[in-house]
Amino acid sequence: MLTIGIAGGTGSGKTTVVNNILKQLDSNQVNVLTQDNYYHYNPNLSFDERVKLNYDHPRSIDFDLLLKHVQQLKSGLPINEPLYSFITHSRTEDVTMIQPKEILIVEGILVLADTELRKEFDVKVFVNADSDERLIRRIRRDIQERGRDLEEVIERYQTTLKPMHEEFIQPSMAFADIIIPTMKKNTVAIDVLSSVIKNTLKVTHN
Ligand code: UZR
Ligand code: MG
Repeated sequence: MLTIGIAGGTGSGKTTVVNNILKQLDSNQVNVLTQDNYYHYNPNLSFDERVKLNYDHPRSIDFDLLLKHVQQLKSGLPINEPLYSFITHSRTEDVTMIQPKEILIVEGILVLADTELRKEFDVKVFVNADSDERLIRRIRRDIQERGRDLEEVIERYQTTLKPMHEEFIQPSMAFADIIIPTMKKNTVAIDVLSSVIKNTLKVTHN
């Protein structure tokens, strides 16, 4: 199995990069695991307490479970991926059963920041965009898709997103094999990554 880690700050364009790669591949060849689904389960906290958590610090992620699932898929076993809700800030009761496939993509802000998880990736990718660009995208998305208001997004950006980005996320770019700039429309970097994937598939099929 070819395992690819895709990191990058919030609003950097990770989801778009993943979707563009998926377009070039057959859907029965590839699984995508999202770090967002692996936030720690905090059933004992109230909604107000959960809102106040720092979701951009590595300790908010259940990396043990994510690592276990990656290793399980790599050894050919299915997993039950948890499902997280941004509206309730909580893991839901639902899981998605995932069968191993030829390619595994793991995407999320901190997937290159975790030492153990990082070791599992054959290809490490960092999606890079200026912070003003990321803030604008984040404001748009949180208001349109995640039910937040402008004040809330800005407050969170200043108190947690920016400091955590500078402490944990941006430094993890140093581990990347490929850096994809997403400030302008960039098809070359995606093509490079897709060729790497297709070549690997060809080799294993021969
Ligand atoms: P991407 N996040 C939430 O907004 N609410 C939650 O309940 C859990 C996570 C955010 C998280 C992080 N930060 O910046 C972002 N906050 O989801 C990661 N606050 O998602 O990689 O798609 O930007
Ligand atoms: Mg995303």
